[in-house]
Amino acid sequence: MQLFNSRVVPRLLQSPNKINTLCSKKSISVVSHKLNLLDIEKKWKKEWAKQSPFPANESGKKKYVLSMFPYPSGSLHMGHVRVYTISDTLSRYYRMKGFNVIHPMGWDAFGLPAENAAIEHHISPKSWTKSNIEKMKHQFEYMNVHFDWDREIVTCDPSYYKWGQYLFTQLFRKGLAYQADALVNWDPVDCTVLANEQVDSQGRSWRSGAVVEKKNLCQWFFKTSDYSERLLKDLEELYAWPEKVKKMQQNWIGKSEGLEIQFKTDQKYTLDVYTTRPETIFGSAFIGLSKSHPLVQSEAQKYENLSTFLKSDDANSDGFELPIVAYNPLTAAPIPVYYAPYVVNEHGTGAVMGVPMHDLRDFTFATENGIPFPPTNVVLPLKSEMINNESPYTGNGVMSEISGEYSGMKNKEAAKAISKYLQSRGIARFVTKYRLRDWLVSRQRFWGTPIPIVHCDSCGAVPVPEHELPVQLPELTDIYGKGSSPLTNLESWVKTNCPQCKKPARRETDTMDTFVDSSWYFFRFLDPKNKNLPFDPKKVEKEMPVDIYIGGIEHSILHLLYSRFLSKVMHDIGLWKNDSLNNEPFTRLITQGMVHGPTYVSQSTGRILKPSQVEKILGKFVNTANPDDEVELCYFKMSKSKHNGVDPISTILRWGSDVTRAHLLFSAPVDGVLQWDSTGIVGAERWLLRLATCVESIQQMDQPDVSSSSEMNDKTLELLEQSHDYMVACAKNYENIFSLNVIISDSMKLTITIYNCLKDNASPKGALKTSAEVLIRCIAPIVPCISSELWNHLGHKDSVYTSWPSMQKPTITKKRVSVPVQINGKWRFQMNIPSDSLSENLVMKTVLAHPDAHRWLKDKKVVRAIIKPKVVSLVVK
Ligand code: ANZ
Ligand code: ZN
Repeated sequence: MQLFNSRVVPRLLQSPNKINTLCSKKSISVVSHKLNLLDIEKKWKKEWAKQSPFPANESGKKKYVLSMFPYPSGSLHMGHVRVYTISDTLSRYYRMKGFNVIHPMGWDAFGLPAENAAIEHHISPKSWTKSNIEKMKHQFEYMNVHFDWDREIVTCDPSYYKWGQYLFTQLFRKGLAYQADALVNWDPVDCTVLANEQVDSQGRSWRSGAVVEKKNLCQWFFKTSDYSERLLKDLEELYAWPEKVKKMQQNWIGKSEGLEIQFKTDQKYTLDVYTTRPETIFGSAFIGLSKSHPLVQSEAQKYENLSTFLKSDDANSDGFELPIVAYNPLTAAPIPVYYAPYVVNEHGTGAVMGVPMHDLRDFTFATENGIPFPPTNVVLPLKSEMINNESPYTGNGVMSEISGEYSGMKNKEAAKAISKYLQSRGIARFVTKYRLRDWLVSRQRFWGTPIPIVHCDSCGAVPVPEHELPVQLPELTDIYGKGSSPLTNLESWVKTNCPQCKKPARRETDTMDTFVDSSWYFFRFLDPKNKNLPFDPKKVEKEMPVDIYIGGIEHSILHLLYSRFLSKVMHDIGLWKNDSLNNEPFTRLITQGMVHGPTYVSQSTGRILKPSQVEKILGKFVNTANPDDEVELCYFKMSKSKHNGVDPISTILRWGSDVTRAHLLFSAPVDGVLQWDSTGIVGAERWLLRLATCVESIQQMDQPDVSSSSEMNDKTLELLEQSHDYMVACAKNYENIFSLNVIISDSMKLTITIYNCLKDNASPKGALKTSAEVLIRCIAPIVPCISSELWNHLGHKDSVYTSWPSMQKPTITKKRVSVPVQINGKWRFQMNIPSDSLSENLVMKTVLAHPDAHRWLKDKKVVRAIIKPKVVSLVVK
């Protein structure tokens, strides 16, 4: 294959091949040949289809590199290309380093889009999903990512979901999967239940955007709450996770330690409040109850105006005073009791003691509802100027005069003493609360793993026995209607017999949340074809935990928390063990940043314009339809609605996968936002072409490959030194992962150095070749095709991936140093002297031989010479 245009390459070789430092610096013009990167790619893809470029390495140390598997939507987007380029690059690097790399890929194939597409187009979700998988696999080929396809998993395949069902029955038997009535989030558009986490802060569905309603339905749960403490504590094991992700998990689990205190009332009830600040009890001005607090509910039965009030708009911050008086257990002061909308049902006891002087929410509520409270602090800041009566004081300090026998104590000590006292009276207890709720796993949808339960009138919920698994989804080509799963209407599927008493019974028609499928797939990757167990514990114990897990920051909470939970549960059930990391599944987590696309925003309307509606005039973007309307170029997350998506496949078809990969990695650190700039991609291409030019020129030098250090001038030594340091830095940056972009900028620098050395025609072939070889091998993980091609060009028959480069640091770091020469205290000229020889004799010889010496010395005599490493000073007369 003709890879170089022969018209151009010889130009670089016109200068004599003999090493001659004195030869005139012949400059070469920038070589503008056309190396066909796309042809090179075709060639190597064909080659690798026949034979893998990676040396077999069963005995190497394992390295499990995992990127989050995708939902098969049908097309890879830039975010996918980014994450899979990172994992592919790392897996290639570790292969070169001699590791036995596991780099699997599969499909998170259940879920709503397939079902919605099926409803819309009357096709089966199975065939829709299957054809999407085919398309995306093809796109992976374009990207040139190398996965262990023999480990491929498709979660909608019965051979996979059988084991999800098996896990469900195991959890059920341990009491970790249970059914309960729950006030659930109901998405009225998608007609399904959502987990709390799938409802955003404005109460809208994460998927359809509809305002979520509350419905009381019988649902399946996993008892994640049993694992709250372990999930929290074991975050400490995860030293190689980003701090911010650990913090998010910690907040999600939301541990809070406090006191439950009983308040007596003027009626038969007592009210338990939950507080983390018991010492502020002296300032409690009211009791606030949540909407579903039993007292609020029972009062609503009695008073119609309360029940109407409760049904009114949720956004209302008004409270409702109940006809009940509570008594402060320490001071016996009577305090009013309110329904308070800001008190949430799920936290604590759903009842708070409101302390307006020390808590902002209490302050706002009391002020807005006209609840009286004296403007006196219970806790005084140590510096009195910090008191501001406009807002509550939430810090620490000393107990004020209104706190009786506790006044003068530090508030934390007072809190302890008060807790102790209230406990001794039997009206308080210490409690630890977690925000983490049980995981609602059932969904009223068709396209998911059927929950393997049979409902029997006599035996209740009975798990399907293992030998009857999988409970297979029926083949449906037409999914009509929403609301309940189409399974409910399929009598033939629903009707069955009870596994226990054999009487007629009904199958559960809910399917599992797809987060269940994605919470253990990385175990199955290690033993994907096992027919007897979800996985062989021996294999898993050898290869878990995942060494590097790469994925989007948007999965920082749920997916990772659920995966951690199931890993621990599977350990407790006895399916695997890994004590070194407390059964945590992921040693290191890399969260890659978003990809943002160029977005054109009209300055006059604020609307987003399509690129075709924008033109650049005199360096400014304007709206084509209205040239007075200036347009600002911004970067936002790529999306259809913003007209800023860039199709990765057409980019690859135009520039080739090597160039696309290099540009992607170069444009931002791994965890940073990547602003996709299509105009910049040419820089990556230029770099690779320049490197190719250098290699070709080196190869055509008519010299032996090996050169001894005695032949080397400063420039060459510098080149070798730079190459060595570059190689060391590359390895560090690959291990660090976040700075893959630095590898490319360093590689560009080294390419320029090699190019300049060639231009200067001052370095021996051996040295240039060594540098080029180091460079090519260091970038092989990023640009597989061009590096393989150039490696061949340098005369190597083996694969570029055979090993990571090694080279000695040149022993003479620098042969000569530049030293200023002063004559009678004034700087006169610089001269080069050997750095290791400061003998007076040699230095003086060099000074006198210098072309400038004559001008300054003329016939004067040197009376004294002071020779220091950094300066030569002569006194002359
Ligand atoms: C009195 C008090 C005084 C409070 C003070 C705070 C500051 P965490 O750490 O999040 O658990 N609280 C308790 N249950 C609540 C509920 N269901 N809805 C809303 N707020 C609730 O916070 C515990 C604190 O949040 C509790 O301590 C309680 O207010 C409030 F100067 O009690 B505190
Ligand atoms: Zn039965």
